[in-house]
Amino acid sequence: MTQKNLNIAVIHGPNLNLLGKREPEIYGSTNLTQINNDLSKLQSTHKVSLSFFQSNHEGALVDHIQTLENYDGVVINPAAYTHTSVAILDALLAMKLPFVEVHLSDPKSREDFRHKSFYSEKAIAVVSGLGAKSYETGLEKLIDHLRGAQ
Ligand code: CA2
Repeated sequence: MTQKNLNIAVIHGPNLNLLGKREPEIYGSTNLTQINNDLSKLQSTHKVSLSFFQSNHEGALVDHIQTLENYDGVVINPAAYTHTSVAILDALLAMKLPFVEVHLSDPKSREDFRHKSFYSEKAIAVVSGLGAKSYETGLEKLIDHLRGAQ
């Protein structure tokens, strides 16, 4: 049977535009463009089309998610909004978008204020602590879920 092409949005939250420029000991030395380029290379293998979006602004992230009507799912690193934003979660739920939550570091092994995620309970999967590889693993988990659901 021929596989349907899946449309998947990759979304990065605040400060992730600084990747590779600051705090490499926590977040690694790979910058955001490299992460997006590496994910792009997986498109033909998995028969998916990826779009990429980063913002430092909660409302801009909500507005972007509201445009994703024709999408099948989302890979999101909400960054600091992981621990604060119900608005971004509500946008994902309103759009009925299955999503995987990814983190470069492992927030659970860091400061207490990073232990609570508003997203994990609703996510298809959570992938943390693998550096840039968290995104690739997260994308594969989302694809497996979506293909299984077809
Ligand atoms: O580990 C992750 O991916 C985080 O989502 C990153 C967030 C943090 O608030 C979460 O607790 C865990 C912070 C992103 C900040 O990104 C930077 C990248 C380079 C330099 C400075 C910050």
